[in-house]
Amino acid sequence: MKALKLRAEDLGDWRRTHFLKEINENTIGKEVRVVGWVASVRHQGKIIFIILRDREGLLQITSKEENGEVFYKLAKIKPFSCIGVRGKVISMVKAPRNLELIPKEVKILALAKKRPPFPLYSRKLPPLDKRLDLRAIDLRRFTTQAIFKIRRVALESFREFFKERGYMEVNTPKIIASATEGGANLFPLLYYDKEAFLAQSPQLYKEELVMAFDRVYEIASAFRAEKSKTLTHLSEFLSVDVEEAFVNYKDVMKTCEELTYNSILNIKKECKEELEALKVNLELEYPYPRFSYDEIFKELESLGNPLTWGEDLSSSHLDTLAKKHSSFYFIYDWPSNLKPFYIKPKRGKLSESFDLMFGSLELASGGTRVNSKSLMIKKLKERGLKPKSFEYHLKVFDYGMPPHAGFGLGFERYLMVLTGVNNIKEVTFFPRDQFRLVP
Ligand code: AMO
Repeated sequence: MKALKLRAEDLGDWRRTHFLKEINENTIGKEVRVVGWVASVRHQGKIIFIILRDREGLLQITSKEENGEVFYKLAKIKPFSCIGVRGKVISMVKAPRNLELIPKEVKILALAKKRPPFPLYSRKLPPLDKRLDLRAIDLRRFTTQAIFKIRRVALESFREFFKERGYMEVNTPKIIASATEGGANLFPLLYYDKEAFLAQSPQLYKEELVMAFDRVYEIASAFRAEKSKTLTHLSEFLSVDVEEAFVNYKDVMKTCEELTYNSILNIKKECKEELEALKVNLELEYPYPRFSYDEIFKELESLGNPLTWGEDLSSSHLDTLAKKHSSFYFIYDWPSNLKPFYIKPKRGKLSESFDLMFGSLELASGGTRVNSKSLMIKKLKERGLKPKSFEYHLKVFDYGMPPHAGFGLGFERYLMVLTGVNNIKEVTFFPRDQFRLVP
């Protein structure tokens, strides 16, 4: 028996009865089947203690030498191997969670060859790049599990919100013919024999779709060739896009506020443990304060960091603002020249536009859209863009393009706020940036 050689076994019809989290006082005395990864193996004389982990829980498995094959299998198993265990749950004061499983059968599902090159369950975080190189394993860490549970609840509550308000979920092409958000950060690609690009946003498509569906949203990847190395930019990010007919920017600002606030209420309800583990406090002022660009302009002057009117806020301006506005707030009525061609101009040099901010971080931007064909052509020309390149879009204006407005929210940036992390890659399963294309 001692010469037993471990081999991975076929799963066959072996199925778990419980996740480890579901093993509790109610399962004491019952026979259960669980699966998971061996987190630690400890021998104490003729007893062996294994800590098994699955997605959300852990459980001690205790076996004595007299248990025969089961004991020898467990004695040989290496941490990170994947096993299934059938056994009886008993109460044990000394064990983690005061419970343990006495195994009757052990199924080896995958043998681990080695340990990851970083500790997984310690409080100290190894360098991010090292973790990202083996992300599938790093994602098992308790804090990353907390981050991604919050992500799940945020996404679910977004979808619930849209459903309740009658928005249609749409999908738009990610291989496109022309830039919408400025030409500098496009990823070109060869589309058969033509040049094409990865979509920077679903902008013009979501606008067209309100002609058929009135209220639409899309949650999908957007691509930007961001050359600068920052803690808040990805080359591929998840964009939450909303577009609605017969409303203006003030209405969609409210929608943006309600969408985010509603998801925060849900997260506070459903992710108490996770927020505590991440030390995040989501108490905030509601409605979010709103400031026009002109008010921000005056405020920056009074704070001793003046802005030239018509210029974008630099990182130094944003840091100054963050000292006074550390939570959510809107900046609206931006100068037209700072916003894309599809944003509707307002009196003077302003536009019907807004950004949702959190401290110094821009989370979302949106506005009322140009819905007149002649104005759109004028604005394209002003930006040095060729109306011919947008012919496919301009032609729909001939069939009654309604007044409409919308916004795009950078989902990972929003998650940074909800989880309190300072690097956008921490909230991304497999982040892409200038230096990372794998895994
Ligand atoms: P904008 O270009 O401001 O607007 O993008 C909207 C939001 O997307 C997020 N974002 C990013 N997140 C991570 N990495 C990036 N490289 C990145 N670039 C942008 C930001 C930003 O606020 N079509 C318009 C939206 C609209 O008007 O509906 C647009 O794309 O959080």
